[in-house]
Amino acid sequence: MKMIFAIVQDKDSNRLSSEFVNANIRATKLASSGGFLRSGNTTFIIGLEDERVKDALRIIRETSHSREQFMTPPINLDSSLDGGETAFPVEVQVGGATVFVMPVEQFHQF
Ligand code: 2BA
Repeated sequence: MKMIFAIVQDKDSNRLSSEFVNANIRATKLASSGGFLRSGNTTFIIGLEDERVKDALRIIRETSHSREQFMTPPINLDSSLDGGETAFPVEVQVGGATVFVMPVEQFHQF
């Protein structure tokens, strides 16, 4: 058995949930946020048999889209600004999906 952690953009999460239900793949959705952008994303926890991992990965790949996003770096208030410095937005490419696959030692449902 494996545990998949898939971090996807919020915009893709509802469709991904539906695709998992259609494929009879059980998943738990967590509201999460990225350490860099500090904006919301969605983390899916999926426990499933080894032979079904490739199906889950295919669904995640087909459903998660890469997008450009702008972020404004925080101004460092400790630095001695002479008044003319401003933080400019930088463009980052986010996603499609960041996925970790891990072995599961035990699985119980009580
Ligand atoms: P964030 O940390 O908010 O990162 C959003 C996007 O910003 C990243 O997209 C990447 O393109 C860029 N980025 C992240 N850290 C950066 C840095 N130090 N310098 C420059 N650009 C940076 P993705 O790589 O597609 O990641 C999307 C989200 O997946 C991340 O959101 C984070 O929540 C998660 N993630 C990515 N890699 C991870 C990892 N190794 N461990 C845990 N979570 C991860």
